[in-house]
Order: sequence, then structure tokens, then C-alpha cells
Amino acid sequence: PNYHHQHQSGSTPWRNPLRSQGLSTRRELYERDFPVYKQPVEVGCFSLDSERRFFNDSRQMRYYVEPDRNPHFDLKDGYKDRFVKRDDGEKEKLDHILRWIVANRSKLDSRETTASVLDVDFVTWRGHLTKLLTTPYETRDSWLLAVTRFRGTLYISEVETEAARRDRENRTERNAEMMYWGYKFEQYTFADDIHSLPDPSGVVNTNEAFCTVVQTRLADHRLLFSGEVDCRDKDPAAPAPPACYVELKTSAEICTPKQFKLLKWWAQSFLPGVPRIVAGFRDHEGVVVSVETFHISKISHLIKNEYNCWKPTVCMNFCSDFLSFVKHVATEDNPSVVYLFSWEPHRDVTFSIHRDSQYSFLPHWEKMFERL
Ligand code: 0WD
Ligand code: CA
Repeated sequence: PNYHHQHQSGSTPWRNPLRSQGLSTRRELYERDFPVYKQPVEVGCFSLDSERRFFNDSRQMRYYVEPDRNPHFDLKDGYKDRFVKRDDGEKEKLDHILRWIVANRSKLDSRETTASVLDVDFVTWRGHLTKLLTTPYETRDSWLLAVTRFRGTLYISEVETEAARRDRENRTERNAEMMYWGYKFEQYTFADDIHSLPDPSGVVNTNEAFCTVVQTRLADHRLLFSGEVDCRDKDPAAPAPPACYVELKTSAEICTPKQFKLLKWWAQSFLPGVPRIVAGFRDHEGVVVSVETFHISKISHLIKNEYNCWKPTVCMNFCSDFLSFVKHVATEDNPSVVYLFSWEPHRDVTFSIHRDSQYSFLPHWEKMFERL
């Protein structure tokens, strides 16, 4: 069947009667005009310190210091003796974002002045939206997203899949060290304040994070999400956040990383409106030997001429249709009900419903609101 045609005649992939229970992830269904995606606006930020404690401020902000074009950053340095690793078995769900919401209730426009109603349709992590954007092109990793409707707002929180848990628990020493490399590159590239230089002799602690909170709209979905930001332009005259933010990456491929990696880079930074990525290219010994800046607005042009390339419009339209699907399915407004959406490569997105289960992830909201 010509799905594209069906689409233009007004049906969406999940209203297709043949797929009443699921949402298709086939790329060709999403090749239509780019949906409205409003310029993301930063509505706040928060910090997580070296012990993963939450602060409603920007104390963990770091400042970008442009590296030499041909540096020699040894990413292996400190792995054994100056590395404090966050316990990634500890699932934080949406807790930090919820803390931020509770602390900033007055800033968030409310439709009603008395009721505790947020003026957004979805609350989630940026990383979860990145996964949705890349889904039509993903061939390896599956995902599980838990959704709860509470006071009209849909909260989306990831659930670790069995495969991801196995990967995490059986990570090889080499893989564990390579994960450290990314954080070490950051340490060579940012400083604690605008007047100082990077300090690679310090400890790398992955508990620390600075997160932006942005509001935007995708088609008719009003979104509030948070994402970790690596650093900002240290020029005080730089444009306001998120335009002054810089995302740092490391990669083995010299010059231009592979298509799918570029898709992930693009999706992650496009969502919160971070305009540039600084990539450090490493040799086999884990030494960064060159650095290059990628502008988000130019990334999709870089790969356009490659065979069978990913398209931003497919990513955004799929995400938008998934959010419509969620709105349609997750109708019961109840903090103890979870709609669990699940997807595996080459399959449709399906869902199941769980009451008072292990999947419940919203804390006792009434108590949280009353504390204000
Ligand atoms: O529990 C979970 N399932 C998740 C927790 C999934 C995704 C994120 N998180 C937490 C992270 O601990 C972090 O504090 O949320 C925060 C970041 O959220 P995000 O910005 O939405 O996540 P994402 O875009 O996937 O990652 C951004 C950065 C990563 O940068 P790179 O350049 O590697 O993409 O956040 C870091 C990492 O530096 N990060 C993490 N740090 C500690 N533990 C984790 C993690 N599990 N995941 C990403
Ligand atoms: Ca990064």
C-alpha cells in the first residue's frame, strides 16, 4: 500500500485501521513537510553537584575554552586514580526535573490560578526525545518509555530494557574506559569560570551536571524538557541561552563521523536549540589529535548526498506522531497508572497498561506541591 498517499489524505499512521494497536516507525510514512518546531526558550536551569545533590541554580555551569586545532589530549589520564563514577544502576527517573518544577512553579504559566495545572502537554528528559527522533533509523537498540498522565500533563520516563541492563552490567573494561574518555575530553576543554583555564589535573566526577530546562512546541504538543549542557561561550556578550551553549563530543572517525552518529549528535542538540558541537577526534591510543566545530544548522547538509541518508523531517514527524499517539492512548489521569510504550527495531510501537506496578514513577505529588 502507498502509505505516503494515505498520509496526505489525512490519516496518521496510528489511525490506520490495520494498525489500530500500534504506531508504525517506517520512514516513508513520515516524509512530509517539516512540522512546526518553535525556537526553544530556556525557562530555567539546575545543577547536580559532586554528590548528585540538586540545586536550583547554575553553580555547575562551565565555560568553553577553545582548544588548539592540533592538540594532544591524553584521554586515558586519570582513569585509574582521578575518576568518580556516578552509580548508573541508581534510576533517577524524572526526579530532578520534578524538583525543578516544584521549585519554579510560580515561573510556569498556569491556565488556572488556583489549581496545580502545568501549562504544558509533556514533561521529559531531552535524551528520551532524542531516542524518539532517531527511532525511524535505529536498527539495534530497542526502548521502553513509561507515560503517566497527571493533572492533564503527560510525563514520560524511560525504563531500562533487559538488553540495556545486560550491556551495562557486562560492560568490558575497554568499554568502561572509553566512556570515561568523553568526560575527560570535557575536562581539557572547559573551565570553572570565565577567567580560568581548563584543569586536566583534577578529578573527573560524573555526578556533576548542569542542566537547562527549555519550553517549546512541536506541532500541537507543548513540551517542557531538560537536558545536560556541557558548557557555554565565556564571552558575556554571547547570545542568551540556549544559543551560547556548546556540546562536546569525542569520536574515532577523523573529520566526519558516520551517518548514524551524526544523526544522534544532530537530534540531541537540535532539540534544546544548542547551535554548535565541538568534536575531538582521537587516535587508537585515546589521544585527541584534532578538534573541529560542527554547526547544527549545517549537519544535515553534510550528509545529504550520501546514499539512503537520514532526514530531519522524518525524525521530527515521527516524534510528533508518537506524541499524538501517546495523547490518544494515555487518557486516565492518575499518578499510579503507567502506559508502557515499547519498541523494537523493525516492529511497530505498542503499549501496555499497568496499575500500581513497579513502573510507577511519579512521587507523591500532592506532598510535593504542598511544600511550596
Ligand atoms: O536514568 C536514565 N534512564 C537517564 C538519566 C537517561 C538519560 C539521562 N539521564 C540523566 C543523566 O544522568 C543526566 O544527568 O539525565 C541527565 C541528562 O539528561 P539528557 O541531557 O536528557 O541526556 P542525554 O542527552 O542522553 O545525555 C546528555 C549527557 C551525556 O553527554 P553525551 O555527550 O555523552 O551525549 O548527559 C550525560 C552524558 O554526559 N549522561 C549521563 N551522565 C550520567 N549518567 C547519563 C547517565 N546515565 N546519560 C547521559
Ligand atoms: Ca557531551
